[in-house]
Amino acid sequence: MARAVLALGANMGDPARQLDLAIAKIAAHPQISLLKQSAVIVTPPWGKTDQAEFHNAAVLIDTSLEPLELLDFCLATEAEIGRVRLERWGPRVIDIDVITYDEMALETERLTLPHPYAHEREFVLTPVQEIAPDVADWLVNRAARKSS
Ligand code: PH2
Ligand code: MG
Ligand code: MG
Repeated sequence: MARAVLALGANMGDPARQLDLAIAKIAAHPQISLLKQSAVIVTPPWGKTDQAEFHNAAVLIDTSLEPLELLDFCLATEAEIGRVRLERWGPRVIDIDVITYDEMALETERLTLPHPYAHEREFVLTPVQEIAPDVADWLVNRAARKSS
């Protein structure tokens, strides 16, 4: 069993509803236990700034899925909720990112762990700090160690 953090974001359609739906689908997976769910925060767009503000949240889970299985589940759930991939960092109906998977470090074509930008994104760190302060600290300290 692994403990993982997923970050969710949306800024098209009905963002609050899509986050609720995504979290319900995560909780319903037979190989996932939803441990904690953060408050939803409204955040300015990061990266590509000429788009609507986002709703963001994070969840803490236990799972028996392997990292790439968890990624595939996140992508399938995005597709079910109606995500169409257009441009990098552009508007989206739902985004579900694997932020951490235990303290695993992984760099593959499909998945980098921990998430490469998590430590510099307030819209990820704030909800993670709320539900798993140890994970937020680990992300920030690890990035600081790597850059020094
Ligand atoms: N997601 C992005 C790019 N920019 N900005 C905010 N505020 N929230 C997001 O979830 C977000 C973003 C790419 O995944
Ligand atoms: Mg994503
Ligand atoms: Mg993302």
